[in-house]
Amino acid sequence: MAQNKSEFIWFNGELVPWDQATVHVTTHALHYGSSVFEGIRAYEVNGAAAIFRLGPHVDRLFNSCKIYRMDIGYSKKAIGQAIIETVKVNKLKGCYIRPLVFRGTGAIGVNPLPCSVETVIFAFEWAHYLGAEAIEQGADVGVSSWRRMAPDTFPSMAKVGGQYVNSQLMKMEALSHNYVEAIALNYEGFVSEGSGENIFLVRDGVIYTPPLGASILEGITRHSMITLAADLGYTVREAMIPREFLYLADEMFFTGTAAEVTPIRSVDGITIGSGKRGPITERLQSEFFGILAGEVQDRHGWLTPVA
Ligand code: PPE
Repeated sequence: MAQNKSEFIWFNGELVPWDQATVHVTTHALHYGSSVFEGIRAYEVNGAAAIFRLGPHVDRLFNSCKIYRMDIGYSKKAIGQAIIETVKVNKLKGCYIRPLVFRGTGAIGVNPLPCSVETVIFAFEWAHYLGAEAIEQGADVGVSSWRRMAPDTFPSMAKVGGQYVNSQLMKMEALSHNYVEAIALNYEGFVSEGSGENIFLVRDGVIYTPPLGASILEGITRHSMITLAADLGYTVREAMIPREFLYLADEMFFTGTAAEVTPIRSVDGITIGSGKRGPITERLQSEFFGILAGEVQDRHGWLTPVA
């Protein structure tokens, strides 16, 4: 599928035409995965763009930089403004926004410290990540033979480019088995997350999700879902989840900026619950998408208007 474009990319503080936002082949991040990034969505609310949870995304970007000792050279406020500006200047409404901070040129060699630190922000229209049908019907997924990294290998709280080679192995294996997505186990064999999503399960009316110690990204959609579930009176438990718990769940869904809230209807060819989107999943989706459509009150102040 061709990449949707927009007109301008914010590149180290300047707005550059999409096709001219290029880098040199000696860019450190190309060789060693030394980039950190965010994925943020904006939605059309009352005819204008509104960015979902801008503050937490900017915070996480800065946290990723901190872990990898990258000096971004801008304040959080400046990056937040630049994100808003990028949506505005491209006249986008519903869109996906990708801020990326990477080690640039200066020296080949593992040591990243001599290299420049570059920041780009671009935005484009991106449809439902796992297919529009999956949002209603549910996705067919499989447990990956690739595991998520142990906590003392790659820090899962950092959203760093290099980590996504693990996700790519998971994703390609899943696709080769005709699944739309993979679920990884962690180094101990407990359920971790998808290649680009957190996971939730429902059993006997209780909602479960793996804790940070299961080598997951601390997802912002995950946090939003835990908050909404509590608002609606559900019990949410962060717990280590054995693989077979997946098969015995009544309902299951992925959360992520790209994936939003996508139900899962089978794992490893085993039907989950009724094999359709479950009632609690549907209730949470309608609350989540309701807020994003401006139909349910934004009671937590999650939307930042672009205008
Ligand atoms: N785990 C992983 C590994 C992950 O990459 C994401 C986001 C999540 C969980 C969910 O986090 P959050 O978006 O804060 O709820 N994955 C991003 C990249 C997807 C891609 O293909 O690129 C995203 O959804 O933007």
